[in-house]
Amino acid sequence: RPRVLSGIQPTAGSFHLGNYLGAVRQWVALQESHDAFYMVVDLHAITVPQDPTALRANTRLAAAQLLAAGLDPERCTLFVQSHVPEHAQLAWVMNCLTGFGEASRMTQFKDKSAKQGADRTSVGLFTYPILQIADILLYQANQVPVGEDQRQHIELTRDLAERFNGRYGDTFTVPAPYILKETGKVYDLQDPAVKMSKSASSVKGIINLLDEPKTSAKKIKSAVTDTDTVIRYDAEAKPGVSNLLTIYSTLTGESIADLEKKYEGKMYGALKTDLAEIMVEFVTPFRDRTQEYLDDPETLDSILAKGAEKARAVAAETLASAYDRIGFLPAK
Ligand code: AQP
Repeated sequence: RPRVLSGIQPTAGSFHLGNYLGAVRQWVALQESHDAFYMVVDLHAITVPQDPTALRANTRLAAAQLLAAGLDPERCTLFVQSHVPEHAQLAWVMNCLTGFGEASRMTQFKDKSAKQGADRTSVGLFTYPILQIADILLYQANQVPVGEDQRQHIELTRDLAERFNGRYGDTFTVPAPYILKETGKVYDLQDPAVKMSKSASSVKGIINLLDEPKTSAKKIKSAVTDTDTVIRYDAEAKPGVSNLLTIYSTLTGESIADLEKKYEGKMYGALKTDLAEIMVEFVTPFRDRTQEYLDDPETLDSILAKGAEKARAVAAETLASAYDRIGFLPAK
């Protein structure tokens, strides 16, 4: 079975609809056909300041949401990044192989650091993509299911895998991004020119899956569309309506073409009312299941402990072979 690896930050509390449709939904599907490793990336989270109590709670909350979304610990390996020390260890190696110039070209860092200002930006945020390289290469992942915003980081991962292999001999699988055209980028409901984002979206622009269902319904109903009245998919000319159609189609399995037919001659209000209802039906059981996992932290922690054990076995083997190739003296 080909292998997949991906991660999600525990920082936000609730996952948003972009996280779910862009990434987590694919994780659930891929556990059926792939040897799947998924993690809550707490080491990535501390690239910006975190309150310790909140970080710990949010790490469990992220794991609970992943299980609620459909990850099955019998079918995939679910773990917490900091439970596997090899991530930080291989990241150092990758830091030393990455050019300062090429790391400086990462657009996500440029955007975030420009917003925060240089003095409030940690070196960790700068090297975030390099930790991500280690995350992926440790598991010899063939594919990395992520949203479009991660494409550049996966390209860098491929470059570094090839660089290491070229210099030291074949060690790492060169991974490919797994990004769905339809949902690789879910857009902000109030500003459909930009992605739905935890840090940049307005409250009304983002659907947090753990919010009150009626809050999410309201946000769908007040989503920005356009002055035209036709319900048609056209990402360029009608980004707001197209975003709603994508969300609708993904949550129900109805094709965009069928939806265009279904809403022919109807007003935007009809589409929004129906989608609001679909959203309520989706988030209500998701919230309930998340709460069930949170109510039983012992079971949750034991799932994560087992996951870490399985992950470590793979990660330790890869790190040992990388260390050996580099020429580190074995600790006997
Ligand atoms: N709008 C989106 N559309 C599709 N996929 C998305 N992802 C994030 N936003 C969208 C994907 O979700 C996965 C987890 O991302 P993360 O760990 O970076 O989570 P986050 O920090 O909560 O996501 P944000 O909102 O993207 O954070 P900020 O605002 O800090 O940049 C990834 O696979 C990501 O591609």
